[in-house]
Amino acid sequence: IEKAQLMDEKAIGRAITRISHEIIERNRGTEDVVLVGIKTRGVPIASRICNKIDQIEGTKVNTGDIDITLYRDDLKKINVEPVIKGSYIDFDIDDKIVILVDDVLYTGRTVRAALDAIMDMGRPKAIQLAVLVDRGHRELPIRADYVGKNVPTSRSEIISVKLLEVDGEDSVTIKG
Ligand code: 3GP
Ligand code: 5GP
Ligand code: MG
Repeated sequence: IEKAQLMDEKAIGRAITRISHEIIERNRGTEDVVLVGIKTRGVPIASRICNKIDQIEGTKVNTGDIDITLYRDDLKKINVEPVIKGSYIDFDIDDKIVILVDDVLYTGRTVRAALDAIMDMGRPKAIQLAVLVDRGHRELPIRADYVGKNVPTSRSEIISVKLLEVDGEDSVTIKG
């Protein structure tokens, strides 16, 4: 069970700065942009992107969150389905560019559930995806528009993402 560091506090900070610039560039500003963090650790990442965009552009984009948990009806069944537990989005998403933010992208099933939930709330102009780490192994035709770091993994490996707001430190490590 080895543990290797993939990103330290500085690397995470730089990735969030780059992603923020990419969001502004791709969308020619942030006029229609809103951020939605996926709980738990997508939420502080979305908030950091929001603050960075404010630093760069001088505007605070609307930021909300969505809670998706893995649901299984039978503990022995490997077939786990992500389900929406709740959301806090107190702004209109009609005709907005909704940027979903998560810590790790893996099978894509969590994002698919988030897409469903967003579509139920209105009709965005576009939905984009930002993740701190893409570890591969997609099971659905989903890809990220903004990636902090691509990390090729085996299925048995686990990426540990720690963020100051939740864990008291900033680090990304891989174990397995
Ligand atoms: P997060 O809520 O911040 O995303 O799923 C609960 C937590 O377990 C997640 O925190 C995530 O960091 C961690 N985790 C580690 N490996 C996995 C995995 O393979 N699947 C899921 N869903 N979570 C994982
Ligand atoms: P997916 O639905 O794409 O398979 O998984 C995405 C969600 O599961 C993310 O919210 C992420 O937190 C979690 N996840 C999947 N694999 C990992 C991993 O290796 N490390 C961490 N930290 N989270 C993971
Ligand atoms: Mg997550």
